[in-house]
Amino acid sequence: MTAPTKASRAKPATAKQAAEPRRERVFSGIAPSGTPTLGNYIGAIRNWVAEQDIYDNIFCVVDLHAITVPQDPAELRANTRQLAALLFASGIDPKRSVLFVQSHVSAHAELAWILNCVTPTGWLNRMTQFKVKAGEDRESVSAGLYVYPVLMAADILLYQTDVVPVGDDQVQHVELTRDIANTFNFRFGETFVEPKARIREVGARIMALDDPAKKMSKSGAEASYISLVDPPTAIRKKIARATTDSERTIVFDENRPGIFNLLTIYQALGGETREQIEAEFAGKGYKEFKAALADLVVATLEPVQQRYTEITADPAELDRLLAQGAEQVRPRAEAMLKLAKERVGLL
Ligand code: ATP
Ligand code: LTN
Repeated sequence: MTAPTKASRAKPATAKQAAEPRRERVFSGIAPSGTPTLGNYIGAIRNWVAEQDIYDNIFCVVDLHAITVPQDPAELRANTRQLAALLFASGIDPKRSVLFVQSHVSAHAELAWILNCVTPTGWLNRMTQFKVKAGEDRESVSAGLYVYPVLMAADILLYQTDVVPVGDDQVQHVELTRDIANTFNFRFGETFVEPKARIREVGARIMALDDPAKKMSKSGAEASYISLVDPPTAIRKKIARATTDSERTIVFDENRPGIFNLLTIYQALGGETREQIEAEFAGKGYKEFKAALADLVVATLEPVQQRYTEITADPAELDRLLAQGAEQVRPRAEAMLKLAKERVGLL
């Protein structure tokens, strides 16, 4: 099999393909570092689902990224399966998209090593996510956490990805991926496609319910997020307790981050404009707005949770779908890895 270089990929293999414009390749990943949250759903998952027919999609449960911070082995195993099941439950359709687990395709770790060897440490020192995640503890966090963005670059570059849909926290990593691709191509000849990040305007960054200065995150405290498997009672309670302020009006004001965040969630899920929402709640109190928001979140998650229950009832089918996903991407990943190895002189 010939390796898919930039040039060979661009050439349509059949007359039919020549008539159809090539669909852009999308790659995106999500870490099994906890139960996915409403932030993941709004910022990532639901967009992946909505755009399945527009792009040639590859979605990945990035378990190798999860172990960059300590994980309990049994929990990691469970979280990986739960996340995959929730992605299918949210509407990722194995007939239209590929979904697989990162560690099932060893080319990811292998390419990451090669890319580690062309990435200047100065670039990694500038990564905001590393600074945030390492915090005061820079000396004791793992080397894996430091090179996390390089593994992410490997994920993306293995598949000649054009577009990476991400929340705004990941844009810097996609920029780094472009720089790594560029450096590699310059040193060893045209090999990788430089990807573009695509961020969604509304809901690009959903904040923690208990502290709107922080991002809602699946590895955060229980009261900070709504998980995709939270029962309605928990959802209502968490929203009722969400941090707001002592003012009364329900308006989109970035200087009032608590209510702004809740309104952003309402807008992202309901699809109305800011003006429509402000008009709807003019003269009403926080309590009423929070109840309406809770109803909307519960209604959004109900079908996902129903489907999730069905999927978890058949674990063998989930295994089969994940094995099928890995088989679909493995040949492409291995061809790209082989090309990179040749370029570097390992083959
Ligand atoms: P962790 O707690 O392990 O850092 P996380 O919940 O922050 O995880 P990731 O697995 O890093 O989420 O991200 C998966 C996808 O969800 C990415 O595209 C990311 O940009 C998006 N995402 C994560 N959190 C949010 C959020 N609060 N708002 C919008 N999008 C988000
Ligand atoms: N770092 C990303 C997860 C991730 C990813 C990727 C996203 C790993 N590999 C490749 C897009 C493309 C995150 O924290 N959301």
